[in-house]
Amino acid sequence: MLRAMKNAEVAKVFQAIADLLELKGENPFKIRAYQRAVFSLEHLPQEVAELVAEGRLREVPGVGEAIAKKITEFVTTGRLQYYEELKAEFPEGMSTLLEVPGIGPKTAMRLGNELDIKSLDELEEAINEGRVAALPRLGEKTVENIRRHIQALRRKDRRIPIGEALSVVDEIMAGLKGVPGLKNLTPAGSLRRFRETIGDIDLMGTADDAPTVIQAFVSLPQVREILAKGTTKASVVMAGGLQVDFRIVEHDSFGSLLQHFTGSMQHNVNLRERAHRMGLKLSEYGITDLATGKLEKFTSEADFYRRQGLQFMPPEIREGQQEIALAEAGNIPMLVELADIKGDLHVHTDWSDGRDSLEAMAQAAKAKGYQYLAISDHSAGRGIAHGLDNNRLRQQIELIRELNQKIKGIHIFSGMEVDIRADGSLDMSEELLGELDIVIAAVHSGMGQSEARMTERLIRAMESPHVDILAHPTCRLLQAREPVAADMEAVFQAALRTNTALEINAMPSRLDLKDTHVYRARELGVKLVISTDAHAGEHLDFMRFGIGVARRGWCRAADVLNTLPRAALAAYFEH
Ligand code: DGT
Ligand code: CA
Ligand code: CA
Repeated sequence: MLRAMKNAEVAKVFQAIADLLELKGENPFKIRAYQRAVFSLEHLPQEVAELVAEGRLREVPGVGEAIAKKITEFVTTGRLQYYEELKAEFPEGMSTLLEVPGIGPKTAMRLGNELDIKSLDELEEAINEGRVAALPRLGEKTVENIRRHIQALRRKDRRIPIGEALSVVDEIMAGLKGVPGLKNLTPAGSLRRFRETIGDIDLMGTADDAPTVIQAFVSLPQVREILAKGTTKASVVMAGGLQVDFRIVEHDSFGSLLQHFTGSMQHNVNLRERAHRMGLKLSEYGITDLATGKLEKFTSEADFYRRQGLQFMPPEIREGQQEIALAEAGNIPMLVELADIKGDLHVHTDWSDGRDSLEAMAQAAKAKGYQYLAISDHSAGRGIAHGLDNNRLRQQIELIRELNQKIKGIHIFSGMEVDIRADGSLDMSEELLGELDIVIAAVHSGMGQSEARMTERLIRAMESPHVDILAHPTCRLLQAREPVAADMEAVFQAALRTNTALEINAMPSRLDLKDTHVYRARELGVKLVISTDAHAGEHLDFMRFGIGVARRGWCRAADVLNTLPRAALAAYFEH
């Protein structure tokens, strides 16, 4: 199903149509009809996507047959032929300029004709050089306004990796600790659903005295700009450029509020459609019985779902796929949790490019309550810092034997993250690999290979009788390096056939495999491990990110090998 479109998105396109018609000098009645539709869309108490699905668009004031047809086309296909054709009648970039709030049709025309501006970049440059303010009838204030809107548009385009967003949230939560009367402070939105990137942070809470809490929030030292501030909500931009939407309600509505702002949008639309068929209307305030008009409030999200005959759904799976049907049947699985993890299987020490000693890493893992830890320093392969050759690996295996005698309460497995060469062969002798408890294989160079070669390379590595785990299978770096070209379906089939586990690398800059790959691999029955790839003791904390990805892939503990107790894990990897 197509992603549900927000009312504001639809309104924006119809506003652009009205603007272009005005530029064309069209009939004012026609233009006004579009403007009326925009106003209605912006003030709709309900999802436009829902109205389309229910065939009730014509009930909206100002929406006649022609516009209803266009809204339906846009909402159901994501595209509007009429708009595309209209845009094509104008110089390049005109519709982009019109999308900047504060730029109307006349201004857009002048910017295009007189300054030859075709893009946001060119507009920003012209503003900075004072060329826009120099145009007659365009004052400093208008220009400053346009500049701010450009920045806001840019912010919306930019998504922040969840690792960065979580640390901003942690700071805010710490900053609001102790504000009198503030309770239930909880992140909602994509952050709570653990998407790998975050558009903006949505933060919810309850309080008896909301204005005091809002004031404390906007006064946090990290707040750079206040976008909006009311008595129960505020939106701000933080020092790093991230937007935070904050909202306070009374305690007895918290369940429905949290549910509403956790989303996803598609989950909410599906949920509301279902509720509507049951004669119920959902909102952030609670559930209204359509027959009696009575509003029922919910302090807990679980009760809000229960009232609709639905089992609780963990936020990570609320993406509008199969979750509601499963919840209806009581079949939502128990997803893997941080507490299920018994050890980390991918960590580095100062023997290769890690910071801490082997013993320090073992102690850090023990402090986490783990039963085991696998040391997996790099092999000597080309380009990898201080990789271990045969000799040093032998020494390390010996040292681990000794440490296992000495340190109680945690078992250290000897392992290696062996480099997969360009042809799929491994950068370490068969004999030594055979001596290790756990062998992890990974690609670190030659990532530009064709899909066919890369797929073959990964499969050949998995076919080695020694390889237990394929680490960071797609080699992507979030927002920094594209995944390698590989036929992932073939990789998953090979993992099954060779009984190789695939890693969910929990390093926040990697998150590799990603959620959708995890979902598919698990569905096929591929075993997974969640590992941090720690290069220092504190990196063991990255496990929470890997858990988030695993949960978004619907993993239960049984799908993840490092939830096994030590003996069972050792038996699994025995060869
Ligand atoms: P993001 O911020 O782009 O990473 O993604 P979200 O999911 O956090 O989206 P956001 O911040 O726009 O809105 C937070 C949640 O609020 C969203 O998941 C569902 C709900 N929500 C926002 N706008 C609408 C809307 O127009 N209709 C409905 N039903 N829910 C909405
Ligand atoms: Ca958000
Ligand atoms: Ca938001």
